[in-house]
Amino acid sequence: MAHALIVIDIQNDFCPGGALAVAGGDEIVSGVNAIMDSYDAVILTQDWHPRGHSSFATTHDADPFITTQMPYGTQVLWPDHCIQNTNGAAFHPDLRTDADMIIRKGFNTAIDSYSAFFENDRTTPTGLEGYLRTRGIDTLTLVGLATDFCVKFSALDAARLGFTVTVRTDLCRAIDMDGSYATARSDMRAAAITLL
Ligand code: VGL
Ligand code: ZN
Repeated sequence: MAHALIVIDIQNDFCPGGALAVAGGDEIVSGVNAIMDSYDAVILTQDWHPRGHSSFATTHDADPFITTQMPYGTQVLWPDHCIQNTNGAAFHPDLRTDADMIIRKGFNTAIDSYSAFFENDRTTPTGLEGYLRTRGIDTLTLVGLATDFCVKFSALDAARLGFTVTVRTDLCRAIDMDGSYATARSDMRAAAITLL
């Protein structure tokens, strides 16, 4: 069966100088590029928010990095980031984009989407599962940004859907707020995800 590389959100706003910069986010680009040719398929994800998105602190006149309750559960409020068609939403300029597919997420104003598979209600699908299954892919390796948010939720959903999942943590970087990186590692291990 086939093995896909899922490259999560390597976008300017998650790299140093960006609106929601992840420390060392740019350091993984060359390593990610280097492994792309080793997989049967390469999928890039792109966080892709409209202005005034409900995950933005500014939308709620709140401070960033606090949590709030949404109809679908607890949501961290973020600085405005990855706004559609802005430079911040563009892929890091050195990232290879000769991928099989690019999937965008977070485009619904009312709901955030950390995972590449489901929005944050954990039930509204993005369509990625169907794409992978129709391509005969049963094994996934995940890399990208940020380990403790979009990579984690994508990996957990993939495992729940029955894919065999590895996260190359050396090719990920974390936001790490309030111990979220340690929690992400233990949550992924508990779901039988291999951390390399
Ligand atoms: C992400 C916070 C908000 C991520 C996306 O890519 O991990 N984190 N939007
Ligand atoms: Zn986002």
